[in-house]
Amino acid sequence: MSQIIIALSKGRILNDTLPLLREAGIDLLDDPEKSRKLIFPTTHAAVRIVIIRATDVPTYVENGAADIGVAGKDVLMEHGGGGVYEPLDLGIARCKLMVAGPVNAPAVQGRLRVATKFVNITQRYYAEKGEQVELIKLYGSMELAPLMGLADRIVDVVDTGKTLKENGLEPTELIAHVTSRLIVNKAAMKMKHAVIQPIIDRLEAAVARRASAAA
Ligand code: PRT
Ligand code: MG
Repeated sequence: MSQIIIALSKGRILNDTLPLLREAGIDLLDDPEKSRKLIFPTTHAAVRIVIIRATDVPTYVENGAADIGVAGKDVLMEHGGGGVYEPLDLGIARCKLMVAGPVNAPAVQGRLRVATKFVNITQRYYAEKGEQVELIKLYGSMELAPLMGLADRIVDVVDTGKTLKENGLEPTELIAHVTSRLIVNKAAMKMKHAVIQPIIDRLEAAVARRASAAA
């Protein structure tokens, strides 16, 4: 049987994906939160799980270093999703990509300064609106940028909105609804179909059971 690698990231995605994988017959043998290992064997003899940064997942899967991955739609939109198959919306790690600014911020004169780690998404969003903006690339804590006078707006993912609120910000525009997606390497989908397709099918069934339980 061909061996496959599934790429996940620690935190939200791991926590929300493991229960689905368990329903698909794949479970970790050690606790990744307690281990420094990056490659984990599973209860499925043909499957190993690697734990990497969320933003690296599409890169691993596109290049075939991993066969399957789970990544937020935000990360896929930023990376450019065309290099991988995206067969399944897992419906997990739900959030929204939004523009946010200081509460009741007045309209900005001149060019809007927008701070974000999602520079490609932001660039495309304002280009489609026909607005010229100044992009400021950050790697984290975007909420700080308007408070420090570094930017007028930010583009970030928002779940409860608590982080924005606690920093005197409010969402102003919705860019996209976000959930995490199963992604698959294009060559592996063909070459390792006998292992990969049943995993996709079982995950799909697990997602469907959740959806009907929630309805
Ligand atoms: O943390 P790291 O830099 O390694 O990478 P990452 O931030 O991309 O990874 P991670 O694990 O934090 O997020 C993985 C994926 O979870 C993202 O790509 C999103 O698709 C999804 N997701 C869902 C979220 C959130 N909800 C979310 N709330 N990602 C980040 N957040 C942040 C939000 O920006 C805010 O700073 O969590 C904070 C709390 O949000 P509020 O709105 O509930 O206050
Ligand atoms: Mg994070």
